[in-house]
Amino acid sequence: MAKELSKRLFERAIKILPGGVDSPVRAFKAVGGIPLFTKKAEGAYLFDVDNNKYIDYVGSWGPMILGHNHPEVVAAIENALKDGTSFGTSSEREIILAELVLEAFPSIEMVRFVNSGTEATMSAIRVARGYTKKNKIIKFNGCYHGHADGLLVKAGSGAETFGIPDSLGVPEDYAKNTLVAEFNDIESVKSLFERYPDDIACVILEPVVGNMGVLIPKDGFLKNLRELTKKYGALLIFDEVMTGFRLSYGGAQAIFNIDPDLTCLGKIIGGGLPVGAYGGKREIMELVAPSGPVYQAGTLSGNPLAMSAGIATLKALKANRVYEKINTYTKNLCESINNIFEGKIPVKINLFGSMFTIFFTNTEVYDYNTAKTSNTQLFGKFFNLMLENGVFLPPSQFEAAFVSYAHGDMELNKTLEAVEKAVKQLT
Ligand code: KE4
Repeated sequence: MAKELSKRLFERAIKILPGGVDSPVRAFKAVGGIPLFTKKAEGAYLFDVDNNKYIDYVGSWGPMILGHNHPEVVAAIENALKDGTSFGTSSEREIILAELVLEAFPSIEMVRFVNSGTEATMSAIRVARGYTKKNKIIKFNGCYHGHADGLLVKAGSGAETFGIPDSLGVPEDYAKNTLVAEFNDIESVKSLFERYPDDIACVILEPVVGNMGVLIPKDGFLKNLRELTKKYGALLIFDEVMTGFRLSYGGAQAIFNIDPDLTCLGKIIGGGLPVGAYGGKREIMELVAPSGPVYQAGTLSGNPLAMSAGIATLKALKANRVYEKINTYTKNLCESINNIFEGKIPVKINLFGSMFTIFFTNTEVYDYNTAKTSNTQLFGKFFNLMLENGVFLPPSQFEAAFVSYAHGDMELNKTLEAVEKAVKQLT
């Protein structure tokens, strides 16, 4: 595939944008090669500046569940545009989207819109600390909740329970208040609560993980987490930025029947425009300024264009049998991919709803350490062969792939042809 224009754009970009990108994963560092410069996106496809066409399984990292440029979403944005782009005051669209979110998530009695998933999780943690008057938080090794300082923390070495900074620029003091447990290991959470029984404000997790690749909670894990947090007076925060309106219209909490204290949302609720949200029990959310003393603000929060895109997206999700179609497509795709790899290259495919990851390992993948057994070199080769064959997978072994409502039989067959070709080229 010709990549001349992408190459030239990348050479220009890298001079003035760190790594040539505005978000690290787009730089393809984990897989090598020239990053994509997209000219246009339509339905299940991306078109790069060299006019190459790709079946898109990244979907802007989750938001594009209806497919790119869905007519109802485009029309809603065009319509809102006529009224202006940003008012700096409240407007009705914030209320309409909030009502849709509360209707879909019974655990959310009050919600605040922000502009990204990072803002949502950062703010939810601040509210949890304000409400419980406790300082520490528990996150899980390998889970990603955006780039707020206290969340860029990795597990301390050995028996050390304190987190250590996972990025330059995060002070030790910030990391000290973040404790790190292992996903699917309730004992690792219990031991942290036993060690700090009175100072853990919340536990935050991706209920179905997307940021280690797809990891599925073992039976009882989420329920035990709910019971444990209640026992110690800590809040349970479900980071559903990725899973909210993705795994079902009520997110992961509807599927697993868990009632978290706070939920973070993003991606799909913006329909491709910048929106995040956090919400939960009224008595907790009323602490948020200006109704309470926990401060949080945002110039473009509740932006009318972004709200209109979110409203149109959720309405389209309600009006169509989207989940049935995208979940069936994902199941058929993964079963067929498994058959193609069988006996040739060991892979473990984790899928949940319309999210999936092909792990290049022969070990069941259920936590950070098992995810890390994957052969990332081989994944990188597979990624680039698939790209050459017109299929864009997430450019990292440790990311989730997404199927949209615009993916149909033609895309399924073409994807499987590309996998067959790539596996032949790898063996
Ligand atoms: P943003 O600040 O990127 O909108 O959201 C942060 C975030 C929070 N919580 C979860 C569960 C998330 O998946 C994310 C962001 N996800 C990544 C993809 N793994 C976004 C892609 C990127 O960083 O460019």
